[in-house]
Amino acid sequence: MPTESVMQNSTAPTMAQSEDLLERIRQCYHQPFLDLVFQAQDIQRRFHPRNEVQLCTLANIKSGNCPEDCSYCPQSARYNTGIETWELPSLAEIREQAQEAKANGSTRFCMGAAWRTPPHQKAFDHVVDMVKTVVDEGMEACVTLGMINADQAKALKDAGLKAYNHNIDTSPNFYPEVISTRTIQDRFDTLKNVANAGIDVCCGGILGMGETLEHRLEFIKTLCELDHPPESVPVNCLVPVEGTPLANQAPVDSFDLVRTIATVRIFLPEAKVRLSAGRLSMNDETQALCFMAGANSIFTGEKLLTTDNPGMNRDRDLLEKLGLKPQALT
Ligand code: SAM
Ligand code: DTB
Ligand code: SF4
Repeated sequence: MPTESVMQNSTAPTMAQSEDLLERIRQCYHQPFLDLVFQAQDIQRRFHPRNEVQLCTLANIKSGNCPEDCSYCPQSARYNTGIETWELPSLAEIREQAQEAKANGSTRFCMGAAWRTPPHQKAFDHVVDMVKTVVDEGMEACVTLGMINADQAKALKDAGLKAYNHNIDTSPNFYPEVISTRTIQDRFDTLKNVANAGIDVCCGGILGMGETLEHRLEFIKTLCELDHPPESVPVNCLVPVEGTPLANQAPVDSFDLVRTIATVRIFLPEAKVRLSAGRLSMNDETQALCFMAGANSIFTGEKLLTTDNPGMNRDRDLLEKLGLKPQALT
């Protein structure tokens, strides 16, 4: 039998290191709330411009009919959620949407497709052209297309893609309760292809799917232990959608959300932490605490992919009240 150290590759943590990291994350998470938020804001200020939030816009470039069974997702073909479905839009439509997003202060344009993986070369090539279109508008382009291989990652990098979003979603121990059609190892493989191509890794998850607190801590630990730690971490609160298996989940406690964001900020100091789905159910005070705890990006606009989002007017008011400035285009 090989020993543990022989079985690990050179960068993988040993079991003892992994346990130690989990314990440090646990202690950090459980410290008094104000100490935790203070520590997170201190790190935030050392690594990022203060009072600045990156605005991102999402475009749903292929809606619904997804073959996967992610139990949170309204776009899975297995659930009857009544969403509108469509196929890839034209480059002219994407240019128009990107221009509108830029005019509203977004510097990142994220295109999401309800795919397990890009279905054929023609569709993939069209997405590559969409990336070029967004880059041509001077914006950061991000896509989330499901699983991709090394060649696809390289083609996206060559097109100027800044980041690829691919979430681990939760702890590896809870993951099989949520998704059965692909493993977390599949996700790690795609993340490796993305990082090896030199594309920024955008990887986070969802709170409020029925996971325990310990699962949330393991989720944070897993993000820290990725071969290439993420440059960007979306923290979503489940938006429960009628027709999905998770339609009746209870909302996430606001202080648990803030503690999670603060802990991510402390353990991944350089990452952009994106307060993603679920903001429509949060009041201004909760969102302000999330920014205090180190969130420095939001998705703006009336819609996320299929569900509602606060909309630009409400977000402008919020940013103004807090004296937060949208990150400028570089
Ligand atoms: N199909 C691709 C994939 O799964 O990688 C890309 C699109 S998928 C909709 C992107 C992410 O949106 C998921 O990984 C999940 O974290 C998030 N998401 C989907 N449905 C959600 C919901 N109801 N509430 C919160 N987040 C959700
Ligand atoms: C991510 O983690 N959150 C965004 C983005 N990545 C693609 C998507 C949230 C989707 C919420 C459910 C919906 O609108 O369909
Ligand atoms: Fe498909 Fe992505 Fe939704 Fe899962 S999260 S069902 S892969 S669109």
